[in-house]
Amino acid sequence: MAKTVFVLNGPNLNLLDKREAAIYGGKNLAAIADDCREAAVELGMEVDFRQSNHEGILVDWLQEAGEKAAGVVINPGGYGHTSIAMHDAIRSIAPLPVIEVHLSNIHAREAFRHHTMISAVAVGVICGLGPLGYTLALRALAERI
Ligand code: DHK
Repeated sequence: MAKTVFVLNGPNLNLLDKREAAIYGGKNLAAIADDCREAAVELGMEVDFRQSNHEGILVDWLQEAGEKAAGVVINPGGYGHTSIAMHDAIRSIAPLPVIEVHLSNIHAREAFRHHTMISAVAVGVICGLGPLGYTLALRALAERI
């Protein structure tokens, strides 16, 4: 049976086609979800793709991943820079592999984006490659699971 991978998205990623196209590229989240599902078929995995603007819901989903998923790809949005709760949730589902993705190159942006609470507990981090980062992360997960 194909293994399920959760692809979780944090706040404001539901507005990708409306917000700062020069930074986020203008491709909407539904199209990124389609890319992920297509890649997953090729990789023999199933993708459960979700987005929430609420930190607690993201924590709930990480805990759920700990019970149901073989791995997680997460773009934590702005909460990545602040959320000790998400950091703790990822630690609590170890050794489940979690890969952090950012569409933009957070290191080439404001200083407050340079650090994330997720990076230290992720198996890897991809940033700056736009939507391609999601499918690369799925490929990396497929190698591990
Ligand atoms: C998305 C966000 O919403 C920002 O808060 C992060 C990230 C960067 C991204 O590049 O996908 O700083």
